[in-house]
Amino acid sequence: MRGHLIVVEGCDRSGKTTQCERLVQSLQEHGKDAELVKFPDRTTQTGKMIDSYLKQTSHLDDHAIHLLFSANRWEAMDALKEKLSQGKTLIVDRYAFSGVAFSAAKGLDFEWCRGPDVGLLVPDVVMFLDLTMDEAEKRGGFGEERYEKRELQMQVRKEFDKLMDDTWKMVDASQTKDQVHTAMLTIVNELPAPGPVRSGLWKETQ
Ligand code: NYM
Ligand code: MG
Repeated sequence: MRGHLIVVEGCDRSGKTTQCERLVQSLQEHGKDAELVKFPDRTTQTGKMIDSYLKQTSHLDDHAIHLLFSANRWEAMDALKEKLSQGKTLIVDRYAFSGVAFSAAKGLDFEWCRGPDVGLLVPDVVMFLDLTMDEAEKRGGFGEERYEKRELQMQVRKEFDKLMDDTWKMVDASQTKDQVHTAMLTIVNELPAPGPVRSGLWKETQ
């Protein structure tokens, strides 16, 4: 049986990375073959360009960086597909939803933003770590990277709202780390057995 493709989304500072790591660890401890995947993957050629853009050491046109983020996902698809069919469950820290939400928040056309990711693997579930901006800022504030600003994050949240549908699982990220972890683990444990790997993002989901 193939593994599940589980996407975790949310604004910056919502605890995604910490929780994704913990989720993978828990699943492994329970005997599941689970692996962490993170977008952007900053180690590849496109990832290095994205990294320097985010660290503000380079400038790129908004459309160009959007396409790079998408390319960074596309170049990983064959490997992810292979892993899923080998039975690995993939916990994916950000996906095309972040791609659209952040670029649209900067003012790019929403529909245009969805284009490059048409056809990506369809996740079995999207979990959204939900945290208010005030709570996010209480956690020590944002970092130094591009996009880590209150105004932009508020807009990103609005764009995420447009992408959500009733298949998304909302997780209250203001809970303790243990509570968030338990909520996420429960969602994963309740997923139905997966069917064949599905390509064709945005066709079935929003
Ligand atoms: N980001 C992430 C995008 O703008 N587009 C994308 O497609 C993806 C995957 O990159 N602020 C943004 C969101 C984050 C930043 O992500 C880096 P992270 O998870 O903080 O490394
Ligand atoms: Mg970040």
